[in-house]
Amino acid sequence: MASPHRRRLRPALVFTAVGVLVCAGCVRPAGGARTEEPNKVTVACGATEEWCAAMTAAFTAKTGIAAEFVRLSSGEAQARILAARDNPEFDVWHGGPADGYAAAVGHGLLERYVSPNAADIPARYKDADGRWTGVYVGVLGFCDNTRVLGEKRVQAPRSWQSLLDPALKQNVGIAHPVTSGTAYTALWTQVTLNGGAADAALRYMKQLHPNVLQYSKSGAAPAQQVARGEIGVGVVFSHDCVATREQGFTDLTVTFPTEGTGYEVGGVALIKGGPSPAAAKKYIDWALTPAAQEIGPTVRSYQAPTNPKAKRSDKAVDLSAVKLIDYDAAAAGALKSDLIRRFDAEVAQAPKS
Ligand code: S7P
Repeated sequence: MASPHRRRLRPALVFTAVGVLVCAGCVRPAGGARTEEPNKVTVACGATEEWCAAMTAAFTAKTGIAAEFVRLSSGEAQARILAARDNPEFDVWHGGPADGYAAAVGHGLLERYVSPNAADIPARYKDADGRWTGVYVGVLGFCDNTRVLGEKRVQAPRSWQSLLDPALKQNVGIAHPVTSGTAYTALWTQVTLNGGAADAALRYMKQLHPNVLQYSKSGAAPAQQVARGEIGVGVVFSHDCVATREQGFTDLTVTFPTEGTGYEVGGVALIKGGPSPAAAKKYIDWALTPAAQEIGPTVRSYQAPTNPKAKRSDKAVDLSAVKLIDYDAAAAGALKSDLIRRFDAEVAQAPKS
């Protein structure tokens, strides 16, 4: 059943009793500009359902402003915001890797908004032009089922290279980068590890292809597949593996590739032309506060906060202990459409030898 948080009516054109054409649900008088709904904000939300529900509820509790959300993977959010650009349904995009936001900037979908609270966020975690600001950091890793791997006599992978081991045939899970921001982070990681060469990155993904059981829609899904023992390894954000392990799947462990790994800066941004810009700005201001960034761990979301004043959970990955690549979200966003199109045509649809 749809939760009330997720229920969202698309505005519909209706005639009133006096024959005036109005836009129901978005308060747009015929021929006029849409008027603000000051007490409501609608969020395209890119993290877990639980995180989205906790965030919107806490915002409402703090401000009295009603907040609804729809949970969308990164590519879905971008597609929905693009399709509705002439009559946006969302006010804010919250959660999900920043390269999706950078791609949306390229389509002119995000409004510049420099929240006063953005001053607390380090420069490396926000757009230089103020189109998005980071709310959390997550690191890509391998989620291993030690029992499944033990049965196959394969060690938990510790490098991108070892993920290509033929012993892992049909035993790796990763999402599809057309829909998933996690999977696009993995693809851009390969681009970066190959000195910016897209061809080499796609070559790596093609080599990995026979080991991939299936390309899921959402980035966290492979952690569930690993937990169920359907596969031995998932390429996921490490916090999604930690959260799954906490649900009682004690065979799960996290390893990080020795060559270096990619990371996400989860964003928040104002959607251009959204129904409630004033409420949206209040939401963004709030999302950058320590209080908002400390909510994640209460719902098993263990990304690291971007606000240095927020308390970091001891279950969050220690960013200084992992070899991170130099992940350029702006460059990744600029090349996203082309790379995901190529991935679909050249990798996902290739026969599995
Ligand atoms: O589960 C939390 C989280 O990992 O989900 C987002 C992740 O990219 C899933 O979205 P996709 O379906 O687009 O891959 C991350 O931003 C977040 O940390």
